Amino acid sequence: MQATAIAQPNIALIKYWGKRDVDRNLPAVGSISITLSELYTQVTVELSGDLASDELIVNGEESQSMLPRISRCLDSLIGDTRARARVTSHSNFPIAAGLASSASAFAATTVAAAGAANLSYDTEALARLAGLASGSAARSFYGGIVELKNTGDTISLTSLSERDVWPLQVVVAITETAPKATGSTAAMEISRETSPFYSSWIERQDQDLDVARAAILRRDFRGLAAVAEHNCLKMHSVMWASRPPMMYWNSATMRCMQTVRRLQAEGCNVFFTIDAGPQVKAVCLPADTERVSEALVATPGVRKIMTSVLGPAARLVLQT
Ligand code: 2P0
Repeated sequence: MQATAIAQPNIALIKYWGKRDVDRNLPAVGSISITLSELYTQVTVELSGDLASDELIVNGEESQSMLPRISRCLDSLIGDTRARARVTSHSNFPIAAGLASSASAFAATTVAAAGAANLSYDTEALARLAGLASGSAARSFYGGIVELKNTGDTISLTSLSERDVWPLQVVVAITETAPKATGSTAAMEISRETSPFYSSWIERQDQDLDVARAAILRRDFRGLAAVAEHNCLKMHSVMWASRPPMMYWNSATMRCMQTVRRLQAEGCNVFFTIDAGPQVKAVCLPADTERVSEALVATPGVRKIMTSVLGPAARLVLQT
């Protein structure tokens, strides 16, 4: 009754920000993301009648804060009369810092839990269950480039490009490794309740999704770059105009954006995107990755870079 799964985090190019239904964790907007290969979370779920309660170990340390979300995720998948679980998670990148660790963690947990309980769900059904726990986790069930559609009562997922079809690369510039002060779930609700820009953000999302989808299908890098940066900055404008304001950037975040702007002016195929944290993800074409990496590593305030190609879908790696 034990299984191990690996999932990669995904980075949204057209962002999910805001919920239509908090109880069912349904997003208010669709989103498009890329799954990264070099970053991963590995999760083992052990179901045992000998355990008195669920246990969660994250990177070698017991975690109480995430345990209720993990327990709810297991209940929705296996049922609330299930055996208790020991869940052990390891990520090779900073967690809760705007690098989509909840996406990879909940995708891997869902796959491992289904494996441990010997349940067979199809990919979309599993993705929906993971999405109940973390909206972005549903996208890590697909490799390459994926679209999550907000279809009324539920979500649906479509692969827009397999990972080898349009081999985009990503240079992640890590400017801070400490966990963020406000988690995405709470921050989205603050935006919905207080930001004067929230309704126009929601209204215009379908337009951005259409433009990005079309650019991806014709592999138009500049077209995708323009709409992705626009969508990212709109999402941050919603956050900045919230009360209290949510400002996830630091000075190095801004400097990285300026580095990307300079590279673009020099003819580099690169664009930035930033999530609920201070890290900058520079998406580029393979021919420009080295130049982008060198420029970002030399940007003051950057602590580390991680370079990645597009990654595979969440998967089971061991079942006993
Ligand atoms: C995204 N983010 O589309 C956006 C951009 C952060 C900024 O999805 O509340 O941690 O658990 O559904 O999955 C963060 O999403 O939020 C997120 P919940 P989650 O990637």
